[in-house]
Amino acid sequence: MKKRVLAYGRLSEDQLAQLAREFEVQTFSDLTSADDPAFRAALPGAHGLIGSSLAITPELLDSAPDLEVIASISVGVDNYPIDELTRRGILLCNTPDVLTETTADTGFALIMATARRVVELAEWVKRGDWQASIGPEHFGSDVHGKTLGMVGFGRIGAAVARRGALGFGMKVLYSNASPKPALEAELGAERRELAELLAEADIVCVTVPLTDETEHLIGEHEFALMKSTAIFVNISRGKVVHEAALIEALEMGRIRAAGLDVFEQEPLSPESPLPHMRHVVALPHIGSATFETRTAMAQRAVDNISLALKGQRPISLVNDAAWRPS
Ligand code: 8YV
Repeated sequence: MKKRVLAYGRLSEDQLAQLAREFEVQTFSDLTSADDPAFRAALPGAHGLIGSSLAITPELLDSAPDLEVIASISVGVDNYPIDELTRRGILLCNTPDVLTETTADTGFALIMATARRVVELAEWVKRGDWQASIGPEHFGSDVHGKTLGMVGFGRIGAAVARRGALGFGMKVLYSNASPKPALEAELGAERRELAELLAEADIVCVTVPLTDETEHLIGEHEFALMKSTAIFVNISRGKVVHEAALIEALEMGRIRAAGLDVFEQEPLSPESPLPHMRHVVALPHIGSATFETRTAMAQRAVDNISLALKGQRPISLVNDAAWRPS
């Protein structure tokens, strides 16, 4: 009897075929809610879930008594009750590493686009407003040689900092739960308390995971510490930033500009002023969204779930405490 897998992420035909060779696979394309009736009806016999972005709750897990593994097509796992999964012995896997460089590219693209007002001025040209040589009212801020403050210095944060230090001659400061001596040696990065970093940095880039401790980590007090010329970039999760405080900081000129790939509510509410604010670059969570990387993420998730359902340790296991070698 083949084990059953519910696949609600974007998998290629080859990846679905790989799974179908070993498991009974039921696909749910374009699933937007874990409350979808067909998805709910399939849970009782499921041994594995593969996908992303669904809110997995203890109540949902109660409907899946045979569940052994969830293979998330993501590096972020803030939408999973990790302790509850571990208590139930359900493995949670994710897809780190394969998306690091692409997501860091997105982060640095946002830094450049926001500092140099690329989107705003490209729209200005498109509207036919370029009728004379530009002037100071069109000037942006330099990136090269400036001080880059990394809030969070994990894989993605380090990759963004590498681009800044090695590619743009930037001084790198970082705030992180633990020191990163190897990166200090490699990039000349200096560790700072968050408040010090925010006061010193010309460009602040947020890459921390969303946890109970980092929710609203950047709020009114933190924006008030930043330079009035600061460029603020968030590629972590929207809820790491108190969005109302960000909007007020931009409106009050407490910071110069913001580049945002993530938001407290996604898709962004039509009522949000952010995409209409002149010094805001708003992107629809494209961090890892390239053909190459999303294929690699899906493949990692397929490999993770295949290994787990065969009693082998997955490549990227989030909750080690749930692992019980067979
Ligand atoms: C994905 C991400 O957009 O990996 C993550 O945590 O935020 C992005 O790579 C998202 O998880 C949907 O796959």
